[in-house]
Amino acid sequence: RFGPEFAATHPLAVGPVVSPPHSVDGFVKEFLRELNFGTGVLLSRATVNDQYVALARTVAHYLAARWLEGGRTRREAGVKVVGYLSAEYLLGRQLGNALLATGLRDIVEEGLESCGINLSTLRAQEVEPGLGNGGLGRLAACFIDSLATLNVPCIGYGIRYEYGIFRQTFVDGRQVEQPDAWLSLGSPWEFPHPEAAVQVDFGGTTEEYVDEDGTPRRRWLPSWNVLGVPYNYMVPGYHNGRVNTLRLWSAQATKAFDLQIFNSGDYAEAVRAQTFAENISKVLYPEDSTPQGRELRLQQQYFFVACSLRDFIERELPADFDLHDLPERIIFQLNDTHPVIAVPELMRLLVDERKMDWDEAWAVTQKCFAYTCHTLLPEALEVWPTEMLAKLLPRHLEIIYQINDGFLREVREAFPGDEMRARRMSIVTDYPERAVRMAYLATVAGAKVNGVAELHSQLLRDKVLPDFSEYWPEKFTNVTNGVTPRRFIRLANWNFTRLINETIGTGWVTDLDRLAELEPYAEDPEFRARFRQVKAANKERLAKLLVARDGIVLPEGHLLDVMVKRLHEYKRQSMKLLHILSTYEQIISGAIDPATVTPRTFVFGAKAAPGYKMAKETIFAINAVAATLAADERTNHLLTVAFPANYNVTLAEKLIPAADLSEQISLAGKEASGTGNMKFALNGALTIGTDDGANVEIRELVGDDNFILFGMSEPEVADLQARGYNPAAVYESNPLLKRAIDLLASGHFTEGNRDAMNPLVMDLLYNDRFLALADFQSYIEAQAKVDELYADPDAWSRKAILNVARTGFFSSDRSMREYLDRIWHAKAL
Ligand code: 8GP
Repeated sequence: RFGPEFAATHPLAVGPVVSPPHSVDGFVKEFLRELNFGTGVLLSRATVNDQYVALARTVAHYLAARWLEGGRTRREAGVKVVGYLSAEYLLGRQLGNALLATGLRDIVEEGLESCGINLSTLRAQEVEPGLGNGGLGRLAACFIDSLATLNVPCIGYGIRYEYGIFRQTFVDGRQVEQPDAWLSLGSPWEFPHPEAAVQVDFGGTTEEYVDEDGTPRRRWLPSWNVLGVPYNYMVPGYHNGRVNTLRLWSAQATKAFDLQIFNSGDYAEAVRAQTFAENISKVLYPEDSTPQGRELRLQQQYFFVACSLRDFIERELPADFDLHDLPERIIFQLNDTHPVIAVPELMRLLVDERKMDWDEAWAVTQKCFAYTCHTLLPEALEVWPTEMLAKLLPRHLEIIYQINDGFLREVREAFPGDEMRARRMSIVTDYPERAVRMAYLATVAGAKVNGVAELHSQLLRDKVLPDFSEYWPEKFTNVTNGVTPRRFIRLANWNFTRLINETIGTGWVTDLDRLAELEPYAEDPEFRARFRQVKAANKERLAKLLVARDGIVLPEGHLLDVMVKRLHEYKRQSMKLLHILSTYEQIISGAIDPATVTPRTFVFGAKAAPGYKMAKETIFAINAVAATLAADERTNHLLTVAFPANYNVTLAEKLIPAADLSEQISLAGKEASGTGNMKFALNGALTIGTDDGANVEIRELVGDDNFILFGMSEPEVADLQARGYNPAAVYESNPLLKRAIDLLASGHFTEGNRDAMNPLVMDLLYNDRFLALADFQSYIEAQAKVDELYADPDAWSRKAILNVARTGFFSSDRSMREYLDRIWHAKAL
């Protein structure tokens, strides 16, 4: 129907799709058209939100032209696509990035100006889509940005949560979670396609039957279902015309609510089914690193992967495609274990629905998946009780058993008589209850398994999956994480970008190794002075923001010491607090002369999982200390603690460029990688850190002189734990530590109420699972080194500049190239 004849008479309808003109006039016309006909308002009556929505849609027009053409060429070329399966995408605001990608910023600014509108006002109107918890979700967002910039076809698949990560507020210093209604003012960046909804089944039973060829087979007889509606988002590459797709699924009831029941007056009953279905994509699980074994979460996971596999197979491939060749067209990356139920789902599609032979289907499946692990905490490795699987996904459970049988047969053949090994490696465990170990399933099914930093990948092989890495050494690999320089330098730090551009040109934005060209300038006093001006300007910008956003006043001229990340005991915010307390205690007790203290502002940003008690106690303690210090005239010109609520990507973009010192102080062997650590180093902060995660590689690259290392190494930690760790003994033997903890326990920060800090104090003294007290002395000494260094601004900025020049490795473009070469075997278009 859309052949050459049609094209001759309807050239515009057939394409190529043409972008609106890149000119101020062209933009203004398009903007006003969108405001009038898209948003339905006159400029004279438009609210800021109307203007923002119209602007976003207008910029989207420019991207859409490339997006549609790119999709067409990709499908025609039949190239391999990266299918990134992730339950989380922590995208951050979209407008700035879209303006950057299209190169429209100046045009838009001028065009809006001519309409009497200020671009920054509209940018501030955008609510960021917080569809992730922390590192794992933000990494997914960096990766899809890099793939688009590398011109690699990728579809990101995930869930369109109606409520993203909760909005954090503080009431009397305690965290109170508010719903994140990010969609309430409209969502101009998405393209819903209800007509392309996919049905997803749940529940019921399975049965054996004989097919037309007389072959006995099994099939699933599900008992209920929902619809998955795709919402497409554009993922633009930087200045290269590529726009990839992020496809997020929203759950809907299959049958509209029953009109008869409704008419009879039982409204609640009528909408029950609808509510039940829509709950699946209602809210993001607000945790990081500790799973809650909840059925709804399993529903979410199956929901989005079932939609995604079907979508790719049925809508992205030609109708007559031979699925034996599927690995030539797709590689699904499993972003942690959340999407691993995709493995039995693909087997079900191939074997039950397409009648493929089991062994052939398994060979296809093993080439279509690769698995990234993002944690080392045993409690974060997902397991699903077989009872729950049997109820929700009975056919998948059977398939998992069959996969496990085949796998254990192999293991027993390879290691005859070693029954203990077969038990250890079994995907299904009986302890403490019968359950499926999703990390094992992913490892067995995946073509590759990777950790996210060198140390993490090593520990993954040695401690988490040792039997598997012995059996399949070549399956295991490392890809150290990275971050996108577009968002985290170019957009977040314009002051610095300008300085870099003037010094080495603009090529670094897509080739971050070129930051190495800055190295000689570390020796240049003028460059160092300009670098300090950049930091000062960024601090000023942050100060303005925090006053307006939180009523927080940042003092001038302080060392800005920043710890931003999820609140977790292993990350040791409490150890940071002990450092602050110790300094404070020494000043007020007269142990040190205030004149010798380096004035510092400590900034925290951290959300605690709502059910994580100790994390919430730590938030309370930080806020209590912050308030007391603010009121203490003896010290408040020297020590300030700022804890803006609701740390998110938008705030990170302002905080990181202003920081002098980056706190990366997790217990060695616990932080898989960290990516904040990379963002700070790239923006010219020095790191104080343990030998953990990607800190190890940062230190190797920047050099020992330019990194402040402290604390036990991973083997030392293991050794201490084996010998038996007694935090109370450390407390008794270290007077500084004792005085800091005693002060915390004394009621000094809680108006005399000693009970208020009790949970935290007791935990530190008698549990301290992550050895904060054991590393305290080393940490304090390292902080003293920081003070000493900071006293010499030239020496400090030299080190900071070297940090920037030597960390180009941490671009997510480099991470993506490594995945492409060693794991995905996919190419740029
Ligand atoms: C995080 C790691 O904690 C962090 O070190 C790393 O940089 C980031 O992933 C990206 O790789 N891990 C998680 O967020 C995580 O493991 N979450 C799931 C277990 C629930």
